[in-house]
Amino acid sequence: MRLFTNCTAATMDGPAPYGLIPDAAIAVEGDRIAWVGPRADAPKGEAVDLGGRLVTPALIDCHTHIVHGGHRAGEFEQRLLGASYEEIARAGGGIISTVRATRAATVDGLVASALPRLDALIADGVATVEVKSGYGLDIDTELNMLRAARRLATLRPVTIRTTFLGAHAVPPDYKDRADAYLTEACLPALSAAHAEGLVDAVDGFCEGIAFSPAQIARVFDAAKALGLPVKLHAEQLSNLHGAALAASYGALSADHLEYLDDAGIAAMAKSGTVATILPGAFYAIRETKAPPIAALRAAGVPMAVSTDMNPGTSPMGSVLLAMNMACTLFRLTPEEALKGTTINAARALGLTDRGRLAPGLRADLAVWAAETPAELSYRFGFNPLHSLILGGKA
Ligand code: DI6
Ligand code: FE
Repeated sequence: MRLFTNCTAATMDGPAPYGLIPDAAIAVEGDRIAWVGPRADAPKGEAVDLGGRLVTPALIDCHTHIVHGGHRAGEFEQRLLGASYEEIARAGGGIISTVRATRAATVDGLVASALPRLDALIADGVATVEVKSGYGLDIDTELNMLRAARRLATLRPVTIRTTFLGAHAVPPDYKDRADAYLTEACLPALSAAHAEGLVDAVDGFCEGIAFSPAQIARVFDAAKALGLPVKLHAEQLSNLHGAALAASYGALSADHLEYLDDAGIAAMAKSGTVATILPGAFYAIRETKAPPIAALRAAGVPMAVSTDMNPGTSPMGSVLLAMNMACTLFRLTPEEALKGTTINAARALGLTDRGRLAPGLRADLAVWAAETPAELSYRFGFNPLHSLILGGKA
């Protein structure tokens, strides 16, 4: 048994703020946490001195699109000249331009371009990353994106959770025929991807420029038939009541939520659906309506925070920056921000074996050159990560 000792442990467990244990020790057996508590009470073990540093659960980025072809720097320039995200999308740019680049890429190429993005997250203390498909929008490319995501987990010592996002946009070949796209491409791609073991969850984009609630319900019914959990990009640009729809399917999370209303909040609270807050997208498209954080908090809806790393609305490679922005732009507390990338991010992925420091959970630990956990959200453009311990291995 190894004993990581001489640290401040933000366990994210128990009633104390951050579940903080000053002068703590963490015992690890194999890839699991065996014991956490005050150093004075620690069991015997091979001691590793952490030099008084802060330890948290390794971070979890629960909403990303890191697998994709190309980039959209040109569209960034168009937006700066005044075009809106929706105008660009309706004119055949936006998600569809990334679809063209992704279809042109090989699985090897997708893996090669995603690796530096994954490495940026790992450098930020992340050990679990969700990766979505949704830039293929045909059967072969949707499968290739998920194969690339699975391959990433063989190249780095982190956990990758895959999410099928075939209902991300209507491809040009199905313009104005979204239901035919679902019938002929999206739903068959979901079945094929599931049969190949490529799908951990199913997502969609419920929006005027994407899919209606009735169309999303078709995708969710298919997910349910396969026994897969669902989540939804909801209320990002307008209010189509997607969050309430997702909640009615017991969704793991509803994400974005700038235009969420009280009925959506009540539905999420009732179903235990996590609200995943994505300040990078809010910032990049210069959105002015913030998600209803105070009302989510009052209703007891758990909040996660994520990068939404994608080439269009959130070309952002830092989960620490997402935490800072969630605080400064949306008034989350630093404790809520850290819960958002640990315990609540785990919940948004349906994972019960991580996100806290507690016996029996995975020994994925982030060691920080920081005294207090609020420092992780407070600074921006600094990276205080000292080291990552993944599955008990430093
Ligand atoms: N909402 C988003 O912010 C991303 N997808 C989505 O449904 C944007 C994806 C993109 O513009 O490429
Ligand atoms: Fe997204």
